[in-house]
Amino acid sequence: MTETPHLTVDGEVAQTVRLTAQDLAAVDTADQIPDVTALGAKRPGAAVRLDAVLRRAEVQSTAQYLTIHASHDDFHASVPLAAIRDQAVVIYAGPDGPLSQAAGGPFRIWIPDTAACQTDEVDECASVKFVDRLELSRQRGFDNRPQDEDEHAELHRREGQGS
Ligand SMILES: Nc1nc2c(c(=O)[nH]1)N[C@H]1C(S)=C(S)[C@@H](COP(=O)(O)O)O[C@H]1N2
Ligand SMILES: [Mo]
Repeated sequence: MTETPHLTVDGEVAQTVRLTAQDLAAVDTADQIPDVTALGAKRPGAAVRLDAVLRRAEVQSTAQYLTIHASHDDFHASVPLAAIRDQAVVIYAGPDGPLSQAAGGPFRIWIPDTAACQTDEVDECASVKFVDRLELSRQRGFDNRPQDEDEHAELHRREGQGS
């Protein structure tokens, strides 16, 4: 049997937490977004506010950056925490069950109203799919988002083929 997927929150936190989709579904309704299409997402899905997830880990005031890790395809984005804390959500379920890999599951960070890829620190590329770890740090962490249009086009080409 495969292990239940979980999302780890660690680094500059009072306590490292490992959350399952079930844990996220149990978060207070005030922090739930029943359907992210209401925020402008392309695909339907249920989410919780990133801030609610970070509160579970008791993020320290020293944390300045959030690095969003997807070990599945080795994709990582590190963004200023203040720039996404109140905006981003964690999608944890699809319309009929766990969030599929095709939709970026089991967990996906999604940031409404982002700039186009490569135009800002918080861009569309920072809506990381297949997320397994949220790392809080004082300094900027690892980030391998595409650096130019060629790299970006290559990334989308690989995605189109299905990795
Ligand atoms: N793990 C992971 N997340 C990722 C990417 C990726 O290649 N791997 N691509 C990014 C880019 S460049 C874009 S434009 C969006 C695409 O999201 P979509 O598949 O929902 O359109 O996902 C972002 N998140
Ligand atoms: Mo992109």
